[in-house]
Amino acid sequence: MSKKKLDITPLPNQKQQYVKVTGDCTTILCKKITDQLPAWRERVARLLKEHGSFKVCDVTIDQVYGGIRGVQIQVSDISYVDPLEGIRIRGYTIPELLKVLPRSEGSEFPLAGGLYYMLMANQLPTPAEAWLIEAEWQCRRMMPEEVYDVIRAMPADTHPMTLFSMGILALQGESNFAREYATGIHKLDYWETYLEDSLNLTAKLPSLAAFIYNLKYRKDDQIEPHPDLDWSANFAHMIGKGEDREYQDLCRLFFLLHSDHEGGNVSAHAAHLVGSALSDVYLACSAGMNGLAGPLHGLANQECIRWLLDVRAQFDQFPTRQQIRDFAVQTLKNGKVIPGYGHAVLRITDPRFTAQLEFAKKYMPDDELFRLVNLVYEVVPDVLKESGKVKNPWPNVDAINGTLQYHYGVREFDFYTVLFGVSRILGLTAHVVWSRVLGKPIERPKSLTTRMLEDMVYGAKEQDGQPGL
Ligand code: CMX
Repeated sequence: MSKKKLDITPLPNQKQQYVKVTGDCTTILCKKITDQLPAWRERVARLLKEHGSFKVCDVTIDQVYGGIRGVQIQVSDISYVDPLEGIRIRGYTIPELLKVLPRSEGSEFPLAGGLYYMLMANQLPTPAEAWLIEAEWQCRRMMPEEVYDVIRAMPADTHPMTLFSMGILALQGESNFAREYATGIHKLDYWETYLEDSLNLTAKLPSLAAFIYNLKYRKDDQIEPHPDLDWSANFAHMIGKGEDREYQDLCRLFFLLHSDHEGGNVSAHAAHLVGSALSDVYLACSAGMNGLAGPLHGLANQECIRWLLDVRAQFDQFPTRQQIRDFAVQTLKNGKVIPGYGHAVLRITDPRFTAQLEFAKKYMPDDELFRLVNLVYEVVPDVLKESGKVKNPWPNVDAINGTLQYHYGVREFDFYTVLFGVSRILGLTAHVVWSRVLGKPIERPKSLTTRMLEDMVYGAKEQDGQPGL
């Protein structure tokens, strides 16, 4: 395992995570972004100057009431979700990413350090560059005890996502940006401290997640991170699965697949929105996690495994196709969603689902729950199509991710969204850093009243006497 040595010195009178790499740029990411910064700023400035009034799209009343679905309101150059292809991260599809990103020796799946390099630096990393990020993370991973104290102080039945979000907030006092903003940093330089904060936060995520898992489900048996393991494998190690190479690989796959899904989904948009007020990385990511914790977004992974287990528990034998169909129809009749199916943008089976399906086919083909996932995949799309209203009847990332965790013994499914969160913050931080690189303004769309919309379509006179503004 070749790791590049970093020249890192702790700042005087500070705890470990206040570290600075000596030289002009704090990290190689800083240098890579600095190199690209003039060209990006020039591109955006030119578009705005020459075509600022160019119309991108129209907005209908359906969209105004319908969660601004499909309205093109922001720019993200980090990833893009094509409805018929799925996600491309920095131009690469999921199968391509799995092929081209550097891996750890003996592993089939990429290092999260390489993925983070790509998200931030907009370039495919060499193995040395991927390990450089891994080394940076090792240097910055120490967690202040107060964070653990805050989590321990919460009631024992607090949901792990609440603890995770609180843990991130409890780190906020460490924000380099918040500290330097208070002393009067120039706005063109904000992004550097956002990057510094992003590296510090992401470095701690496996430890934070593992701490919550061990506290809740392993009798507080905490395990120190291993200095020779990469970021993803270290999470496996810290929850007591250090020897399980397959589970380490599953973590590498999981943390890659969930890292980013362009800028409009709830967690990315929430983090961007909060960051646009110059709230720091910790505040922005905690907000993103609070959005991820909703059952229509990231919490769908816990809901999906619950649904699968409910299906299984209904029948003495492995259920038939007809029994699954009946159960799915009943779910809809009860006014509930079928978790893990549907998507606001995608109109195909999510490639992130397919990548996990491939993993399961290879490593756990006979797992009963996985066989159920396959059967559900054969049955549920038709049920959703027959409902006549679901725009995408195909499975999304959450239709299978819990099943893989369950197979490897991580069966406490209210923890699954934390795993999603650990990964998603890689993307969120890349978005907030680049938003500061490009100097994006505070976000402030406009709201209207129902009366105003009625006036627009029926004419003002017809509405005289109606209540409201
Ligand atoms: N089961 C039942 N009904 C569904 C459905 C599903 N899986 N997916 C969509 N629908 C319903 C919607 O609730 C909506 O019903 P109403 O008109 O009664 O409100 C109708 O079909 C149309 O919705 P849509 O345009 O197809 O989908 P949306 O863009 O509004 O919502 C999503 C997208 C993901 C919230 C929705 O498909 C859903 O609730 N899926 C189940 C939860 C889930 O798996 N979420 C995870 C998504 C991935 C992620 O973000 O992590």
